[in-house]
Amino acid sequence: EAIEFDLGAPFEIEYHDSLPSTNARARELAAEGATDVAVVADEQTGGRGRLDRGWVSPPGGVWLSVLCRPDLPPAHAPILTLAAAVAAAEAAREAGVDARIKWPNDLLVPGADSDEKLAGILTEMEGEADRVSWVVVGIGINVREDGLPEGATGLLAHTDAVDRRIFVQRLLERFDTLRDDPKAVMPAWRDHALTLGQRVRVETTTDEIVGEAVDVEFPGSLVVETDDGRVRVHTGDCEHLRPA
Ligand code: BTX
Repeated sequence: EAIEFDLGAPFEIEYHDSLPSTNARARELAAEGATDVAVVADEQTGGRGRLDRGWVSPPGGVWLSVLCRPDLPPAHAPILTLAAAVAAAEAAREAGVDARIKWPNDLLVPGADSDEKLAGILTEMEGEADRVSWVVVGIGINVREDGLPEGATGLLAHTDAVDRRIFVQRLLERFDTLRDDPKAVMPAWRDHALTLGQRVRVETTTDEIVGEAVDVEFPGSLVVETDDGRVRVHTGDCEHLRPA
């Protein structure tokens, strides 16, 4: 069912009933020179996760990609992933769902036995050494439960009704304020974090790091206290993070 957007979001909204991937569409718009556009689809047929993984995207979800051209060096772009996680967590909270952020890019709903994955974020960019040309922040939030993989959950498992227009509107408004105020991202992120204080095992592309996750540092690195001292893990290097 089409989502009617009439609330005047801070981004122009391009809505599709079905797309292979909203990130792929936003990248096309980037190549055409567009900016400040949010691509929204009811369904994705080829949704993508990080590191070439897939993202299952049945009809009725919130599949959204925000294209912007922030004045940031590429090394600072991970702050936008954290900003999107905060924006999505707060929109979920407003919808009555207790979503927590698992570093670097997932929203989980804590459960008695295990935490279930509510949302994921895939950030892509292009740029020069000192400034990004464009960034696409793709955010997928499960709404309905049918068709989701094992370990996943949707907003409707935790609340009676979700107005996707309002959800997207709140998310975009919050993202809009945070992208102009990177200093505000970290404290807000900490407020919603699930990972901080946990013992974790982080698999990176080259290494395995085990210890207590003690903090997150600008522009998004996780600080892990290991037996050998503090180690910083960059968002792009993380393949898996699990409780240890
Ligand atoms: P990720 O690599 O952290 O997570 C992908 C993994 O999560 C998959 O390998 C699978 O195990 C699991 N998974 C797949 N689909 C779901 C789902 N619907 N709910 C929970 N778990 C799932 C996370 O990548 C980043 C996902 C970004 C998705 C958005 S949707 C809008 C935009 N367009 C697009 O193609 N991707 C982004």
